[in-house]
Amino acid sequence: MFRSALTRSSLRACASQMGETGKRAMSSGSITVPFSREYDTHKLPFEMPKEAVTNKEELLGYFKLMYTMRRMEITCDTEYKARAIRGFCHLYDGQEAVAMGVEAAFDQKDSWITSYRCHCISLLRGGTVESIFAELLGYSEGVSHGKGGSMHMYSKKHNFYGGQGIVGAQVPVGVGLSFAAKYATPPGEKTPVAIAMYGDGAANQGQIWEGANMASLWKLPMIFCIENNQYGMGTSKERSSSNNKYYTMGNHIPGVRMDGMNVLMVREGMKAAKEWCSTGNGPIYVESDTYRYHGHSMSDPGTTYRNRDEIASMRTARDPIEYVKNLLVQHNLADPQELKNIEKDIRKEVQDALKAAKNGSIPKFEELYKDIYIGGEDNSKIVYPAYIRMPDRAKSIGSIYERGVSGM
Ligand SMILES: Cc1ncc(C[n+]2csc(CCOP(=O)(O)OP(=O)(O)O)c2C)c(N)n1
Ligand SMILES: [Mg+2]
Repeated sequence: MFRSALTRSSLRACASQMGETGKRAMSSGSITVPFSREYDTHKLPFEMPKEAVTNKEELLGYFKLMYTMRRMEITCDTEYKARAIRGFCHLYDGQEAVAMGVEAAFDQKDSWITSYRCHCISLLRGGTVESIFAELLGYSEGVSHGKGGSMHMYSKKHNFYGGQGIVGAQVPVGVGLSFAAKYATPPGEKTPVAIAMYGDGAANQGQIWEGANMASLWKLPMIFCIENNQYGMGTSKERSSSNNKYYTMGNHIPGVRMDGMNVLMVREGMKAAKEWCSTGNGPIYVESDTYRYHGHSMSDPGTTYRNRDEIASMRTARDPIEYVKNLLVQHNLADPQELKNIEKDIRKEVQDALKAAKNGSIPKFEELYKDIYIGGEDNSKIVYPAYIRMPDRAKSIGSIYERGVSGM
């Protein structure tokens, strides 16, 4: 089975080392990277850092994981166009530094919930490239046993709660996760936090205000994380929102905006947000200024409401992976050939993962109604309630019939 270039345990090692790295700023191997842009803040009662301390191991780790995400998403694009992947499919390329920065600042005890643009977060929270491809292909080896598809990847074991198709719906559920974190933590102890990621298009939804009110009232450890990729489907933020400073939208709730193309800035911002929330101060709004390279979903070429120059200039000036590569080279932590070799290896690993995923198996018919609404922990009592329609098998899985799957 494919393992991402950087295993989760070594990523955790990187993450736990971060606090230590800060203390050993001058020790050998550490570099200090000043931010070219400041954090914008809203009612924030503490100072945000102006630089990050990092080292070769961390930067290589971010590079490998973000490049794996990029190749995975590009491969999804190809497989979708070849009609191997069906249904909704929203890609994350361009936005990799946001998820990577969150993961680098967080602990796996912190809960995470997001929108349909979830493949790369799944990779950080329990998924492998192979199991993500298997999910996209509808096979039982997939992260959601082939029953969720692109928009519904989860791993309860890794405190990752998906993967939601309804715009904004993840936010109140995220508030519920932060409530659970507070409820389960003995008084006086630091709580784990919950993060709900949502887009600029979702940011004006009513349910977000309702969740924010509860989170503020009950001082819940909740991070409202707006991934501002500039567009909601084909609508620019200027055309959809009267307030484009999404980090100010919590009213009296503090907020911070960061460069979402800079993994170190996201990491430091998220560390500060986590510290604020987990020490009883209540929620925070965090906006990441980012960009999606692909269209909204596979049905959107993404070039009718923005021009190719805009996408090209973003790739040239702000690409999150190039940023990390440049840091490694400029600080003599890696040479360009070494990085090229790593890219080559990752491209092969992703192709191998795809090949392996394609050998997956179709979920058994009995599995179709497991894990939904009923059945309890062990799914021992499976009853089909009258209000759930049986699938139109000829329509929904007709192509599977054609391939002649036994027992269906
Ligand atoms: C309640 C609801 N309304 C509309 C849609 C259709 N829809 C899917 S994605 C989307 C745009 C969301 O944009 P944004 O929040 O910026 O997220 P992004 O796709 O840019 O990550 C819309 C309107 C939906 N899925 N759910
Ligand atoms: Mg958006």
